Amino acid sequence: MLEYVGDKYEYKNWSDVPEPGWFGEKQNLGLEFPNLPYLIDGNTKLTQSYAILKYLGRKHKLDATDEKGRQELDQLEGVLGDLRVRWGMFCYMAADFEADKKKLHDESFTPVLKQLDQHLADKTYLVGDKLTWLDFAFFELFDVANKLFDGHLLDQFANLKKFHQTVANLKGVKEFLASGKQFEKINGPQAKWGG
Ligand SMILES: N[C@@H](CCC(=O)N[C@@H](CS)C(=O)NCC(=O)O)C(=O)O
Repeated sequence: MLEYVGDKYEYKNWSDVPEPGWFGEKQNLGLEFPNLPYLIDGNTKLTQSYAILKYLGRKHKLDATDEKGRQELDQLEGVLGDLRVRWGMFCYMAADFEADKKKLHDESFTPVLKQLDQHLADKTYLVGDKLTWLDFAFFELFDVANKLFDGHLLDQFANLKKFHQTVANLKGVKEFLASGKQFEKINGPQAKWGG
């Protein structure tokens, strides 16, 4: 989202910081609820992914503009949250990697992707034709999950594929994706996948 709006930022990769690293420093950053990710923007100090995304959405006018849009945004935020919980459980707790991966695909992603594909049948973005912070949040999950599923996650879903391509081609995003500067570590070091 920051690449799209052209807001300058410094990305801090805590896995590069020597011991005691994040756990040694997390109480010293002035964060009320220390966690990763966090955002420091002047006097604004935030943790919790959705709080950060919504703050940036409001700041950069990537937010719903009417009641109907806000309802859709809130509803889809819940859909994404549910999917992320299942995704996170797999990434951190997969016991039988291949069996759990198939379960994640068939039972968690597929039914939701079907609904989202239908939702996008007559829309460019998730909330009507207005780009919002939520488009970036879904894009990011699809993008990393696609790595787990060898680039085939969206194969059956033409509208989602188009949506994914549209976001990938946004100014700033396109350049960022081509730059090779994408963040390598998706999860903490204790994760079974992506850490
Ligand atoms: N609900 C939080 C979850 C944050 C979280 O679980 N962060 C993990 C990485 S994915 C972590 O390692 N946190 C560092 C910590 O607990 O100190 C969010 O959405 O930001």
